[in-house]
Amino acid sequence: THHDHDHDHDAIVVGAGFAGLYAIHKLRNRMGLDVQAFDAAGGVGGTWYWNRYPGARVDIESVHYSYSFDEDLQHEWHWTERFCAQPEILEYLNHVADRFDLRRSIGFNTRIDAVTWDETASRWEVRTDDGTVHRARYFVSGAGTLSVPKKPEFPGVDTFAGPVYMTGNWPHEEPDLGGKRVGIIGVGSSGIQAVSEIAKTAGTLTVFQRTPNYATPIGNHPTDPEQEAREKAEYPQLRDAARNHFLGVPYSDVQPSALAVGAEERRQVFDDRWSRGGFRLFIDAFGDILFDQRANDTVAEYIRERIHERVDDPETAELLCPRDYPYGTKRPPLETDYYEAFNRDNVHLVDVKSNEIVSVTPNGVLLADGTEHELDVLVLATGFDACTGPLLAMNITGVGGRALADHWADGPQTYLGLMSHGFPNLFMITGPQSPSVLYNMPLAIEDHVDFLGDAIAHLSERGLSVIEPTAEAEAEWVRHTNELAQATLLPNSPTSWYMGNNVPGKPQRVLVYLGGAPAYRAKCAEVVEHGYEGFRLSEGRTLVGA
Ligand code: NA7
Repeated sequence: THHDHDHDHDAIVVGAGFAGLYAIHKLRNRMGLDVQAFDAAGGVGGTWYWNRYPGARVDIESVHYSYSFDEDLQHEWHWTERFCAQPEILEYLNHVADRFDLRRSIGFNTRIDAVTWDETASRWEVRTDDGTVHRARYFVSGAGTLSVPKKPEFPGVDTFAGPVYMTGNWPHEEPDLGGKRVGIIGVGSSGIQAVSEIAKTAGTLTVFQRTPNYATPIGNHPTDPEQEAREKAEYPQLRDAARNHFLGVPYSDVQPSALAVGAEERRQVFDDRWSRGGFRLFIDAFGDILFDQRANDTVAEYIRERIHERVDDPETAELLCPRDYPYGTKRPPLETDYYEAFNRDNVHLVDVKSNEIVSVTPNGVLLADGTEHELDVLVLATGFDACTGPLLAMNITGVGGRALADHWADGPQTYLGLMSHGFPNLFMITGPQSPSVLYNMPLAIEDHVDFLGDAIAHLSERGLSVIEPTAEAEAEWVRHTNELAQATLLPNSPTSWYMGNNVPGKPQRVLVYLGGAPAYRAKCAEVVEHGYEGFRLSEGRTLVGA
């Protein structure tokens, strides 16, 4: 076989978002490997490249939602707001790409079509959409968790006369929505952020809501210089505290149980967390909110009361109140003046639970009862094929010609959310069944990249080149993640991308490890201490033609 040197690498990295960028830095700059990365986008940024919709913003404080791997970087970078908006996060990732000279290793505007394990050479063969084949010992996916938008469940989107914009694939040239009749479908985190902004300029904004959400104030404000100086002075401690917190944020005021205190004290705790913003109400109020229905009822009722206080029209307010699923079982959105948007004359809420969307027509959105809502612009904020979607989209085929799609036919099967049996040397940064989507993403990414980098170093120190989890270790991990989920209220949510049930026909299996980031990190450390317990390390085959 003729091997073109340009196309042979130690590692191929997918993606140039938070995950891919750090993976290139770690493997190439720190470990000296030959790394080739690809991204379908025209630039770096990943999620923050694609999600340019009005209002797109991070829900974890920017000082915490950022890389920790370089002391100088985190000291020198200045965030202008407590929770920064998409353009500033994109600017940060561009800065990181330049600062660590990462761009030269990335092939942009390049999508990966097929990824195939070559057993004769113990290498991955990666075909890109321009037909080129690259080969590498290691395949590292930083393809993300929320990067494949869900296909619309209703027909006719392509017949709509006006433009259709997806929040997850927003045009680069900012569309002018001023004075237009805009409709938006979906009130998850994306829809809720977009509604608050679009409401300010649209002629009319019609919000099509199926399941109301428990959105709470983000509490954003411009960066306070004194707070910034304090945080930078104690950055190492803050990062440490974040890594040792369930959600990867350095919050420390959680109380054991909402049911162990009286109504008045409980109210005080909720008021405090509500006004301090961020995920404090969700994760820093009471530790049993995600586990005990009665505890959850107390906070759910609290949020409904606040919604009623903020929305003038009682019927609209009630329609905005979630009633039939527990708080936190769908990813809780954070907002700024979302509920107040419904007090504006130009904003209309339409319930598409009782009266569902039948189709999109050339004129607008048609509902089951025959009502047609006429629109100039349609915005789809209908979510993603989360966690497994980005991996399955690459057509991965492992040992014995077995497709990942077949191996995962009943839901993802991984060991530690990092690797899958039958797919040697394929690492999934923030893979399904890891805590990533319930963890602070940049820190989750650093943990995974450090783990896989260390594993590769461990192999090469021993003259080995192949690592693969055993079938037993994988089965046990799947069992364990399912069991953890059963102990929470998550299975009680009708549609939640955490459970895979937001996409019709998708196998329903929990996609996130629910034991919390600290327990997960301890488990990974133990695996390494025990000589990569649950993994099989081997020499692999010698290279054909090398
Ligand atoms: P989400 O949170 O999955 O929200 C999608 C929204 O779209 C949600 O309100 C859905 O209602 C709605 N939807 C989806 N399909 C339909 C149909 N067919 N009809 C009506 N409404 C529909 O996605 P986001 O992009 O907002 O957020 C994803 C993550 O990004 C977020 O959790 C953060 O981690 C960042 P449903 O609830 O299914 O009734």
